Amino acid sequence: MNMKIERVDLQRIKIPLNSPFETSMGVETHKECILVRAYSGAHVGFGESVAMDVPVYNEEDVDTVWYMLEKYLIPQLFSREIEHPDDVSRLFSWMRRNHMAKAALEGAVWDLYAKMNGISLSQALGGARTTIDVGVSIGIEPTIEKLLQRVEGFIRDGYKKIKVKIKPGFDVEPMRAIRNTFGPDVPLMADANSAYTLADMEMLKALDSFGLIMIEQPLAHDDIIDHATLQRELKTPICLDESIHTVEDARKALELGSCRIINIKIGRVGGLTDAKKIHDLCATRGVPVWCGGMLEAGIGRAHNIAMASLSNFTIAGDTSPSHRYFAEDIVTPVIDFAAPGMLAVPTTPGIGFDINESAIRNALIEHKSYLANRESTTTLIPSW
Ligand code: OSB
Ligand code: MG
Repeated sequence: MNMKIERVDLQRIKIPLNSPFETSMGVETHKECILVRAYSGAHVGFGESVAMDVPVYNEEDVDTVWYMLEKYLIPQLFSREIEHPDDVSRLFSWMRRNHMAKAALEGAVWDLYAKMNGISLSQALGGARTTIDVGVSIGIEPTIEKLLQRVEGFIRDGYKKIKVKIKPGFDVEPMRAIRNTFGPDVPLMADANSAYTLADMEMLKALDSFGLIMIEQPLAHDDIIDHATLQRELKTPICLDESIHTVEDARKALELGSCRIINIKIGRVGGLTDAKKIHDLCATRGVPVWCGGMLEAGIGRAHNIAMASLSNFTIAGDTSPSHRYFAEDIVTPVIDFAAPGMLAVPTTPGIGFDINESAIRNALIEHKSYLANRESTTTLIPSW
């Protein structure tokens, strides 16, 4: 069944986080993002951009995503019919980077496709799991005591993986404190968000003694060479996040030995089609993957759940329940544990969650609709 996208809506929303989230890149107090609705006939598909409000994680921000969608990606999507969501990635492939902008619109098309075919997004992707294991990503806390309190709560809640953000000056001591307090069996890892260089080799080697499941992105965001040098020196597996934008990046990193695990984020790699390709490559090479997070609101979170249902997502991801982040999420029902540390993979058509329109209205900053049959697709058409 061909899809002709007739209309796309963009909504910019801002919602407060329950608690500030600090990483080596900075502190976030709010979630600001763009929601995408793609319409065809009686159906609508939902997408969400994961770009941050400042370009500290990758080169994109909320405004660049809006700009690329409006100027290039939406007009291009209107220009032809789509047979399958995989076509979208091909259609956008002429444009360099801007993966989060592409993924937001591509995600809406995947949801639309699944709904038009009456299947869940997980089914459309070839998902194999009915539940997924999830962990929690804990930001840098003001003191080690506060960090230990948070870890205790998350262990009690049943999270299957505890990931702790580290930065120079907050690395060996917090990890040691967690091991000393909670013992060797807690599934523990650290994420440095590129805060170190090979000059920090001694500190990074010191982390080896804590039996971490992995160390995520210790070195530069654009590096795979030094990571290979580091991996040769470490017992702990390195997991790459920021360095992997494409299936080719993944192939090269694996060939160089830069990592033994890959964190897949749909936005970072330009959409679900490319995320699945990286998943498949890693499966072929016997390399486990897991689903990273970007503090997504409910739509992005639902896409993550569907992706994490693929068979080689064998390590618990960062897709925590809604209440970990927000007082009110934008989907209904809110995303919550089916059992401690586990989320159910929806079986109803598409992303499997309804939209909480009143939550979106409360959070709305800007909205714009684009119609395919207008001469200029950038005409502002207030839709409500
Ligand atoms: O490095 O994984 C990361 C959030 C924003 C930007 C980068 C990262 C993160 C997280 C949060 O770790 C994961 C989550 O969504 O809970
Ligand atoms: Mg990371």
